[in-house]
Amino acid sequence: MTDTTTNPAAPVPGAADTGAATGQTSGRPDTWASADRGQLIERAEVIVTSPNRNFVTLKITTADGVTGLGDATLNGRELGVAAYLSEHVVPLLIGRDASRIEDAWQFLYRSSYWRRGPVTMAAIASVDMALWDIKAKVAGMPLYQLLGGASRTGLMAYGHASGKELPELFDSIREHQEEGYRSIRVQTGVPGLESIYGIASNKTTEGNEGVRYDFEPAQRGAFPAMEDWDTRAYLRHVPTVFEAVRNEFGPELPLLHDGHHRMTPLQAAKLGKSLEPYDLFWLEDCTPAENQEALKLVRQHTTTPLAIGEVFNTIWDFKDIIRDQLIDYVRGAVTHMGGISPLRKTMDYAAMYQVKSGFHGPTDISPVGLAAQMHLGMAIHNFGIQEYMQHGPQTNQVFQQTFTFTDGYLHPGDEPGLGVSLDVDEAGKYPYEQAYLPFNRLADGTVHDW
Ligand code: GCO
Ligand code: MG
Repeated sequence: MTDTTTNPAAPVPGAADTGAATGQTSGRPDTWASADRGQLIERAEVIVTSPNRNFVTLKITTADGVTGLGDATLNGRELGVAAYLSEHVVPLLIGRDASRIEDAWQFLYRSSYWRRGPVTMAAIASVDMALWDIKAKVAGMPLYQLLGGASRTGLMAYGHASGKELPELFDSIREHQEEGYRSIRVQTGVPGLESIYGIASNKTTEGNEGVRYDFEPAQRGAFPAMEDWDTRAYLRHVPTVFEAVRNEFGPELPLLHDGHHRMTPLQAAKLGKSLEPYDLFWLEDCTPAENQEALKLVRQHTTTPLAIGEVFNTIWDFKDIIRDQLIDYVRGAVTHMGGISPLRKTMDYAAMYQVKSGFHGPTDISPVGLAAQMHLGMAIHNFGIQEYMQHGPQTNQVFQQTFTFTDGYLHPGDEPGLGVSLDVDEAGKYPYEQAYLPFNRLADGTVHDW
């Protein structure tokens, strides 16, 4: 690990050098650096900061002094991506033409030989985002204009309401409505289970006292927090919660729910079927994403719309399930899908099958990644909904942002580029702190999907 990953102000080794293939000792130099000298990449810095949580940001600066930001945050594995960037990507960027975004993407994807995977794709994503930021700044336009212009006036967003018991859940839904949300994800406690995904826990770990669990599932510390799980208890309880929510809030409010990869295909089919009377906007990640065949069984049994893909990292992960019409919403994140360029291609492909976007927008997508998604969401025709969980106050100090959230709709703003800048001095106040997502054990001690 070089200093550059933890010290935002430190220059990257070799950053002052320009010209193709810095440090190259063998082979023919790449002919990439052929353009206008002002657009050549002069510096690339990997900035790790931990305001309310850990974030990894790539900052690229051209010879003309134009800067671009990219999000490379991978929750709980941040330093893996920071090292991949510092050790293997940054040295390849120096002296290259910042205007050649597609070429940069193809070069980084294909020249590494080892393709895909969350670490590689988050690193490539940050380069792609930073180069789009630069291109839009050079053009003097907000990025969505370069992507084809606005297809809508704003992006319908959903927030996370949760409660261990119904009264707390209802309060949380009302609070979200007061903040302007018009679509709401509902997660609830399950009787007999102490702490589960998506709800505020009564349990706190040392150093995390008072941290709302539904706000930020990754907890600081040297070991992942353990939670408990019982699918049968969950399947019995969840339909009663949605019935109560519909009775209280009426038929209009779009409601979403995240199964968070914890069911078997048959269990997921059963849940989808039992939730049909409550007209969900979507049921998310009903089964673990590795086994895509599972969705066929779910689909045969239920008309509850399905959303999947927050852990996917390429268009290949989506290809078959979109073609076979097994999903309704693409949950990919710009940050984890290799950037704006490949997610845009995925959405164009999805449009042929009437599949819409539902980009992943929890707090572990940085303000840079969120802005990139907003610009893409503004431009594509098949936008569906945008998850918007809201970052903490310290995060918003480190990342200055131009987006607005009005009456439930997000808009990225009209500043040239992505509309996000990073205050390096603020970032420097928050050094990396180890943090992990929790994991599940069943009553007999077996590790279960979290
Ligand atoms: C969501 C997600 C998150 C993830 C988190 C993991 O739908 O927003 O499931 O809550 O658990 O992003 O890093
Ligand atoms: Mg999810």
